Amino acid sequence: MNSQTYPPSQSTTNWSKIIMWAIIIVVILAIIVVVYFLLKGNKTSPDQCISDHYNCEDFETQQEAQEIFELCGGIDNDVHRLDADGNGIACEGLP
Ligand SMILES: [Ca+2]
Repeated sequence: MNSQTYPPSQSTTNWSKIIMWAIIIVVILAIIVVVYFLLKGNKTSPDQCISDHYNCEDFETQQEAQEIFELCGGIDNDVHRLDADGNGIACEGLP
């Protein structure tokens, strides 16, 4: 009997597809990791300046808000919108 024989080309094709997809997934993950660390490494400002993390009520004093505001680039990069009127002074309502 020859029932154990199956087309070797089909088996090879299946493994080829699995290996191909595994390689594609690994490459995509590697690209994501590399891009993540490149973006992270290129930022001179901390992660907290990338997006809106703070509101004025998160700070005890105006000076604390001002430090974050200036750390993130002041008027030119007011990601947290701490300076609503754009006069360069963050969270003027704080003590
Ligand atoms: Ca202001």
